[in-house]
Amino acid sequence: MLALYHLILSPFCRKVRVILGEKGVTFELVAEKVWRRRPEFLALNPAAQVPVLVLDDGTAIAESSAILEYLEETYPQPNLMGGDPRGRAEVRRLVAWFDLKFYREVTRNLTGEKVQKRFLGRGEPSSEAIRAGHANLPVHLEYIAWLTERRNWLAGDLFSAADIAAAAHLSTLDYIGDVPWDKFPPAKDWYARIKSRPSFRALLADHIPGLSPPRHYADLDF
Ligand SMILES: N[C@@H](CCC(=O)N[C@@H](CS)C(=O)NCC(=O)O)C(=O)O
Repeated sequence: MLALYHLILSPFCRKVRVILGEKGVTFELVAEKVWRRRPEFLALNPAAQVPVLVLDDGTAIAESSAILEYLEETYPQPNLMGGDPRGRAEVRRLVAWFDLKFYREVTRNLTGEKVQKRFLGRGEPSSEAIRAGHANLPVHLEYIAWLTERRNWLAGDLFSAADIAAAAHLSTLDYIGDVPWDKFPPAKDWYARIKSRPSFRALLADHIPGLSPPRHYADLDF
């Protein structure tokens, strides 16, 4: 069976978990305390980061987008990368938007400061970074609203890795109650559609000891 080394509130790990779920691939989740720098884990990924997908023969694949491309090639159904070259370019653009830009401007400043910094032992949360994260988030929620008012899903007609990457990041913020959903109804409707997908259920059941999510986190009718 495949094994996915992960951290519960990592958006990149969440992205891979949902992709595996969408493709119906059975896998084992292995919680990796990356900050411990276990030699066995460093042998799988010298970058010491999760997610890492370990295949049946022991091959390790690191980097969430490399894992996405691998899974798309080996489990082509359902197609999560778009139907033609233009569609695929748009999916890749939006995956990069959320994994690079949204991560840098929002996730890192909120989930990163409030949760991951603590676990990684990287000091106290910076109030300046948290303020920046809150200030940047509305721009992205507006963009999601703008896209979904013109398209069925973020990258077009098909549900794709773009929706998964975006929802993976937002789900970590939602776990800490940091998304002002009520101010952005179209973004909220889009996220509600994703929440109701079976592939998302395991994320909604996640629970970090000592850090409970708000009640609406797992509620499909939030
Ligand atoms: N570009 C990487 C980013 C992975 C990443 O940043 N993982 C974080 C968790 S969200 C991590 O493992 N951090 C541990 C560390 O940097 O020490 C990907 O897409 O997989």
